[in-house]
Amino acid sequence: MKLKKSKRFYKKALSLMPAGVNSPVRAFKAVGGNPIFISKGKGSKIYDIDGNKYIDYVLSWGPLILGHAHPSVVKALKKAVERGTSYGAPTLLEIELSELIKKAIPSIQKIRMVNSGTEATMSAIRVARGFTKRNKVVKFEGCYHGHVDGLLVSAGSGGATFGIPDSLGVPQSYVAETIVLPFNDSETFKKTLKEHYKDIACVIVEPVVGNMGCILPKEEFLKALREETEKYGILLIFDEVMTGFRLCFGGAQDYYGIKPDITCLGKVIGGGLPVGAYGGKAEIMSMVAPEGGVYQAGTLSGNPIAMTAGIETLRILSKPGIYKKLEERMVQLEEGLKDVAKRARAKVQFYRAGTMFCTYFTETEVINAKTARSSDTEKFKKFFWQMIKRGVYIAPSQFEAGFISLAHSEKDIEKTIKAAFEAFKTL
Ligand code: KE4
Repeated sequence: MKLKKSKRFYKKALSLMPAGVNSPVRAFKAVGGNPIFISKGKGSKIYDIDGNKYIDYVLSWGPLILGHAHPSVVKALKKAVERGTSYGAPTLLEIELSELIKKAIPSIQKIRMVNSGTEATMSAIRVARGFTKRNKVVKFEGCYHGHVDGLLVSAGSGGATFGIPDSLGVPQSYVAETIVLPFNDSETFKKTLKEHYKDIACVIVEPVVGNMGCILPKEEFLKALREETEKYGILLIFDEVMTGFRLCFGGAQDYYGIKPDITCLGKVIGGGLPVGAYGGKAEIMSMVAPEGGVYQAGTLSGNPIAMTAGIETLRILSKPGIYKKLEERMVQLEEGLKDVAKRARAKVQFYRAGTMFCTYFTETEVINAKTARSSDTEKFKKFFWQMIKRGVYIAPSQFEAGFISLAHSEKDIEKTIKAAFEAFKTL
């Protein structure tokens, strides 16, 4: 496995960009070594600048559920760019993508397109505050909702204390309105709402936590979120940037049967191009400028190229049998990994929801951020590089989710399972 060119160009990248990357996780800090520069993606594979080929389970952190460079997406994009890349004016494409999303996620009566998941969650919170005239926001430890100032916060000590900034540059005053609670802890949640409901505008949650690996919600937890917020007139925001169209066509709210007031989307709806969106009940979304007084704007929001990639992706996903095929591949991977981990006596926990998953290097049941952190990150690091050596590219961090695509073949999965067996045995 030669990585000479990646090493060389990383040195150059370091002289140009912070840590040589445009998003922190890409710098491989959690696994050490140099990041691998990718030159091409096709189907389930990515190719690095040294000519190595990998089966890709990162898929650009979720968006590429059809696989890289899907022929119909490429064809539609080629046609679209001939018509220009952005007009800064309404287009029929925004209507088309909005209708596709609305049909898949009926809780979204009205939607606003933006350019990233961060913009979607930031705007959703502003709308919730404008709609309820309250200021506090409840989030959960381990959930990541993009780099919104008020959400770059970790739990203070004790139960329901207000957050402390977990990034430099975020003033304490910016997180003073943010309450951070443990995920899957219905009792603490109920107690906190009972105490603070008069000041709480919204509760924002990743219904499946994909930013601490893959943490599944307890049945009663999502139910408690919905019932308690309903009781106090607090808006429930499902951050489905990752789970949207990933767990099933209707996202986590369909998968678990819990209807939020506002949904944030991203990743898959852009088909690999920059798209985010937030939407919900018409009366809530009527708060958004220029219809209402909650300001939000964006030069490239809804641009025709990104809309085209999203439309083509959702059009294919909406066909019958697509999610059944994804599920078959996912079950093959899950069963295979569990089997070889047992045979290699690797102490791991495997969790998945739809086609997002995580292998934790711990024997503890993972139900929240605290238990996820019981993972042996040194073991994960070794596993990561053993898999790279065998041509399998997984997320360079124990606390990220893995994904599969429609392009992952039975053969890809068999190869992955074999690689995992050998990698587990080296630990
Ligand atoms: P973006 O602003 O990165 O498009 O979306 C932020 C975001 C919001 N909500 C959820 C649930 C998310 O998972 C994300 C972004 N996810 C990370 C993966 N852990 C993106 C990868 C990265 O930061 O480079």
